[in-house]
Amino acid sequence: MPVASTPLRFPRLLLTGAAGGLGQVLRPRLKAYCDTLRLSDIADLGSAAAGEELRPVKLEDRAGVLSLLEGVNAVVHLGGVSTEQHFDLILQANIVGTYNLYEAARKHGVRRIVFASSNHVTGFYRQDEVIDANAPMRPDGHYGISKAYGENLAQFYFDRYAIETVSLRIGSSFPEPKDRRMLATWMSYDDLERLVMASLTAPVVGHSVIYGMSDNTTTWWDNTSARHIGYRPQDSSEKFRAAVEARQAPLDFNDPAVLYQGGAFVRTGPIE
Ligand code: 15L
Repeated sequence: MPVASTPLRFPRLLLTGAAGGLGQVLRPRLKAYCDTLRLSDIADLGSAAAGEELRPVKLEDRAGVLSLLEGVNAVVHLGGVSTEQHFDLILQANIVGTYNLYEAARKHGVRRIVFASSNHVTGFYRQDEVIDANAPMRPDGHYGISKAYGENLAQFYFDRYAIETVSLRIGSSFPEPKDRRMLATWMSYDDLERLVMASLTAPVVGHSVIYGMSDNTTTWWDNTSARHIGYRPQDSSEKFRAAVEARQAPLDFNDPAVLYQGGAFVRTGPIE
């Protein structure tokens, strides 16, 4: 059952990164809002269900990405590296790949992109700070830096070519929060669907940046400046709090993963 109420139905949507964690979640859900769902990934996509088109394309393959965007009305771009990795991997998939995607959108006249950015664009803010999308970027590694690049690319393609993007600074979208940090950063899969559909269907977005989180009691992010998107989360991490706190090891306040919003990414990156 679709959880977002929207009168809009798209003839053809493109979902990149469709074999990844969130791609697999969105694949059946997005199908409810379009006639044809084109799916892309370098990992196995399985077989095509009714109304699906499978296009295994490497994001760094410029010609491949150009043909990938032909005939699509809008893009949900989840593709690329989604964790801290060696810079060379991130460079190809996230920086070259996102450039290829925007260039292809420009050439084919695609007007709306939902870009899976990440909370790691601002991972070096502390957990005792509340920030909004206008706070200066403070990436916590090469992965976060590549997402910052993607957001800047989105801003440029709006200013220069009027291609609209909603950059989703996704927190932690999993079945349930795994630890104390995720009590603040968690986003349920139903709220993810609501957020993506709001981003695809809001009448005017320009380039908007919104943090992807549920209606959590503990929060480090203020989405007031993105209320025009119409995303209203309906879930909360609070019902998991008791269980999360019961299994949480004592906090070490010398551990950067405890101090900073980016959690363990702050400790990990960058990988040499
Ligand atoms: C991300 O950007 C990652 O893609 C995801 O795997 C999570 O680790 C998430 O951030 C997070 O910060 O929890």
